[in-house]
Amino acid sequence: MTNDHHSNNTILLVLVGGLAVVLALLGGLLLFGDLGQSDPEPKAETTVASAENVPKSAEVTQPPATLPPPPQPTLAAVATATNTPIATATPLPTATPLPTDTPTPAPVAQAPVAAVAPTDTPIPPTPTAVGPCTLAEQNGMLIIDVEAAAPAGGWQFENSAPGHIGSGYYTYRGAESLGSPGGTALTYPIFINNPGLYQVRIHNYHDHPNSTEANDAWLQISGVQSWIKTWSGERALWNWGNNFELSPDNHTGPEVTFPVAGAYTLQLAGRSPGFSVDRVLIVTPDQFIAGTNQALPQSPCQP
Ligand SMILES: [Ca+2]
Ligand SMILES: [Ca+2]
Repeated sequence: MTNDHHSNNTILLVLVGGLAVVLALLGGLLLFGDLGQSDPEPKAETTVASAENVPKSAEVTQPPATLPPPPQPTLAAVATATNTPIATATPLPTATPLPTDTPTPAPVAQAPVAAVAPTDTPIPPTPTAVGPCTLAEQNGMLIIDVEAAAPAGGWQFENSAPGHIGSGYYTYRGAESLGSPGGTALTYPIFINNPGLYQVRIHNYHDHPNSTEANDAWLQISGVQSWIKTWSGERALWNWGNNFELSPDNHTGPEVTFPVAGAYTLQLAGRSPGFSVDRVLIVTPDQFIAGTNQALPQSPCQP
């Protein structure tokens, strides 16, 4: 065992010594090698190295400088961006009106169309049999197509003036009757569910060269308005611009007041030949514009 240690130590010493000699020689060789190639390349390497160092230092420097700011602005931006979308998203729900719009127009548009057809259809046989029912006012509106009553008293069914509602209208072809209702009156039973102030608007037409000629008729509503002249100053176009004559009772404008809910009778009689009536609209003032929609059907019969 002891001998082995000695021999091992000896071998180690020899190896270490040899290694030292080899390293010494190797160092010398390296020194000479460097000296021989140091002039041209080292400068380049140095330049490259410095250039690389610069970027490295720059990169090292930039990252930290860049990193700090990003977090803050990014968060702020995100927060802002997040808030903005939310605010923008809020208006979207405003789409709520859509449901409201859809239901309202849909029923109104569809109901009239469906109802207009049936109203127009019976018009042809009008002269024969259109038993007028009692037309009912609903929501401040009562619509009477003159054809609901058979033509009489000098009133004739015509359809040559474009722009009328339905298949035609009635034109007074009887004798002029300026002092009192001429001939038999067209009679319309009506029912007012909501008493109060109404306007009586007549969709009318007259094309006499003189706008004060062939431009009037007689109108009466039982219990509300005795016979009165109603006239229109607009010629050669269908219009709703009729008014009541100031005399004999200082009643101007197209207003009447129904004192109580119930049944009434509206009548039209001839005054000036050539005056055409197409539809009578009994409407509260706030419903007038809506009531002039020609797509609206005649009012339903009172149950
Ligand atoms: Ca008509
Ligand atoms: Ca006149």
